[in-house]
Amino acid sequence: MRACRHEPVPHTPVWFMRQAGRSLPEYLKVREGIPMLESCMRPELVKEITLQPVRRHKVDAAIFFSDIVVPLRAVGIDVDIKPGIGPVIADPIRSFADLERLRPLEPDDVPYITEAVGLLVDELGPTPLIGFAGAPYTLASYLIEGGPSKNHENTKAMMYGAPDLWAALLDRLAGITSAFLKVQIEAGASAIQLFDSWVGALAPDDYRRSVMPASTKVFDAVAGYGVPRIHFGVGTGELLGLMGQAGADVVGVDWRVPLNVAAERVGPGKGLQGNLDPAVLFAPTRAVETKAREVLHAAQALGSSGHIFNLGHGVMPSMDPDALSRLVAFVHEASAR
Ligand code: 1CP
Repeated sequence: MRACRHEPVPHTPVWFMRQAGRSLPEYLKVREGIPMLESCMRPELVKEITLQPVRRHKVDAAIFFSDIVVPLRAVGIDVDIKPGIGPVIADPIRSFADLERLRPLEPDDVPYITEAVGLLVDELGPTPLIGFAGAPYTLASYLIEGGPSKNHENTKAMMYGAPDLWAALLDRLAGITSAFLKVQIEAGASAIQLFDSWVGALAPDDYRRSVMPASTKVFDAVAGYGVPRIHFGVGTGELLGLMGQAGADVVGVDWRVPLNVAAERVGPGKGLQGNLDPAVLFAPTRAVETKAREVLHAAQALGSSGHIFNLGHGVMPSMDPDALSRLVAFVHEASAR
């Protein structure tokens, strides 16, 4: 929390995107036989899965175990998370008539989120809980394509070809996302992260015109709570400045842009999160430490605070959990002040 606010820290804090999940045997064990989305609706299970990486790796923050499509399901969209694929939408959103299926999210739609966050905050003590939601662009890409997509062709076809429909869709999603984040903050989450994982598919002008207003609406909606707001996407080197301007306090950076360069693009006053290439974790410990040291070194461009160590994207299922635990210890040691 102090790093988010540029206050002095005893060492650089570290957590990992997708730290809760398939890389942990204890996760696979408790999830056995329970479909992904159903597991997100069981508060005791959510608490256990969220705590697992905190116990094991000694990371400095917990990320709430859920998924970006949970609020879509909560407003009645027929979405499932298929093993080995990801979110699949039965009837994609392609017209103004389809939009009517995206009603606003009310706190009563997600009582299990309020309950799980409450359980976690009691249990975590001083360790912050990061709440999260999917950003309008990334959610729209699943809703329009009907599932994971490499080229986002239907999404871009709507963005370029039906700008009024596109703007209306993103605006509705901004409302749902804001409401979902508010539920988590009001239940006790210490910080939030807005995942715009796939927005790196866009050029800066298109981002500014067609996406940024909706993301800004989300950040504005939660600004009054004073909790740090983190904004992350993959392949967003050319968008980092705009993603900061959208309203983030901390900008997440993937491994393609060194943090000293990212600091220039984002500008003063904002923190940075990242950005070790996740694939580095498959190399021997010495190589992991050399690359982690490079990240810490590049982050010195921010001064003595304002950096949160993370991977440039999520933990991969086949990663060795012990390599992650060693990395946490290394970051703490190498950055001790
Ligand atoms: O059965 C399983 O274990 C399914 C795997 C899984 C898990 C563990 C999915 C399916 N979602 C999750 C949890 C999850 N999703 C978390 C938990 C907390 C943590 O990080 O430890 C979070 C933050 C997410 C967010 C999420 N879901 C994002 C944004 C983050 C990112 O990685 O960029 C995205 C894009 C999704 C969609 C999604 N859900 C699941 C998968 C496999 C995907 C991606 C599919 C694709 O390639 O489009």
